[in-house]
Amino acid sequence: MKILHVDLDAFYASVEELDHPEYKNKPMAVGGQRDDGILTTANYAARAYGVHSAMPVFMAKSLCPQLKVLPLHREKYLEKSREVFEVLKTFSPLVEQVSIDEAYLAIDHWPGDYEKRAWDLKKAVKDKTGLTLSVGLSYNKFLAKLASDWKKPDGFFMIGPQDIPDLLLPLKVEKVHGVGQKSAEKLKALGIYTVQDLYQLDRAFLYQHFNKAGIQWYDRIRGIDPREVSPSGKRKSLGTETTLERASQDPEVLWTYILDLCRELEGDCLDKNIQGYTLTLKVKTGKFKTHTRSRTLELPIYRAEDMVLVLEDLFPEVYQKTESYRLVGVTLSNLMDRSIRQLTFL
Ligand code: TTP
Ligand code: MG
Repeated sequence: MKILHVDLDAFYASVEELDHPEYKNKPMAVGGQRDDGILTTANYAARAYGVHSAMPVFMAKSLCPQLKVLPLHREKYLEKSREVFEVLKTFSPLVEQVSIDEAYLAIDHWPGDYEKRAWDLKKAVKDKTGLTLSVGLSYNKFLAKLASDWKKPDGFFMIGPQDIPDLLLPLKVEKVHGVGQKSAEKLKALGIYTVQDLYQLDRAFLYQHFNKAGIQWYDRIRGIDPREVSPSGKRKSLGTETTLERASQDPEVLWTYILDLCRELEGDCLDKNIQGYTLTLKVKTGKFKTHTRSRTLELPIYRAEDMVLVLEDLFPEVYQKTESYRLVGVTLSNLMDRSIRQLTFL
């Protein structure tokens, strides 16, 4: 099994550099415009000063006073991301989108010389979109992701079975996919800082302290990760709709259904660990006419209460007093992984 993991370099900042070449090679970040705003990302010139994602603007400016902070243009990044994924799809029919700038590709069907083909992919993305990405090649997802991070930016790295475990031993535990900040702290409290330390722990101990996650780490650092590349990216939207027991003109009745749909959708988002930028309201009239309205937001949402706020705006645009309605539906699209943190921009 051969898997590629690809991740665009300093994605939002790189898209801004395409529009503003004057900031190329100069420290630049994208995020909130006030000092108490938060950065989504920074280009590599800014990272040299220690500036990084999720850092408050005032802190970034104290590290790098000449830092230029550009405002977010979410639609532009989504559009650029779509362009990149169009190119990726020409290299594999199995592309699993993990986030706006990250994907796994199953490449078993490539006719050999995987490394050359991976460089071809990097070149195709650069030629067609102007963006660079880093590519990791390995035989499972965990190692492919680790490899893509190895030589960022514009990197390529390959991890084979012969590299395991030696290559992994010096790494910090946080590098093991699935070890979050909290688990890392818990591990540190147990005196476990590196993969080498983690290697000393047996399966039962890890299960006892970290449940199933512990077993996954145990396997992953030994090069075992059975997760398959599943083109979840095919799921373009997540939605639910309901036919009313009896067609109704009463907005209050319609809202009781809409609220239920939002709760159901929130549950689905939590189950699938996703969130979305675009919310759509759909209604069907007694005469079988369908009306839909959508709104694309600055930040992805998954909570019912956030959906309701958006739908309160959309509802008057589809509802007419003189009509009766037999169906309502709510759909979330432009989906992304929920592990990308939601940040508030001031
Ligand atoms: P990342 O791939 O994590 O970061 P990056 O592409 O900017 O840099 P790298 O070269 O290290 O891959 O995230 C992709 C984009 O997602 C990033 O450009 C901005 C956005 N983002 C947020 O909005 N909030 C966050 O906390 C992070 C980490 C990223
Ligand atoms: Mg990236």
